[in-house]
Amino acid sequence: MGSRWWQRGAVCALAILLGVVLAACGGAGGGGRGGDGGFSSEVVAQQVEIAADPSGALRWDRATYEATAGDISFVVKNPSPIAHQFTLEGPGVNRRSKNFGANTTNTFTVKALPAGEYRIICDYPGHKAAGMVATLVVR
Ligand SMILES: [Cu+2]
Repeated sequence: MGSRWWQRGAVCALAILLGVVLAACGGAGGGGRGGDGGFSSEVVAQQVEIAADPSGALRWDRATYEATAGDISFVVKNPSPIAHQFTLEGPGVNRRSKNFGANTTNTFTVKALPAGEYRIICDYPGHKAAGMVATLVVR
């Protein structure tokens, strides 16, 4: 009887361990499709336009962006004279683009984004601290 309880405990421990490993793998995979920093390069129907301030001020063109849960292509315009970066951060989500240069438009796609509140951050050194952070509301 005693050994049965021990065995059951061991099986449970193994299941928990496997669960953790699987969760870790899922997180690392991120559905990136080999895209940039966890983003897919595929362009989907739902497109959210985001622009850096054209004057070079360290802010996005809006404080809040909205989207519908699902696949989203973020069309990120940089009409400013300086480089920026695009990070999407939220519960279980942390996707980061490479830095991109002045006068470029870059598209970053996230597949199956759940409803929730996310942050759109420019993680180019110093920009986030200066306030280049916006909110993305996904419904
Ligand atoms: Cu920036």
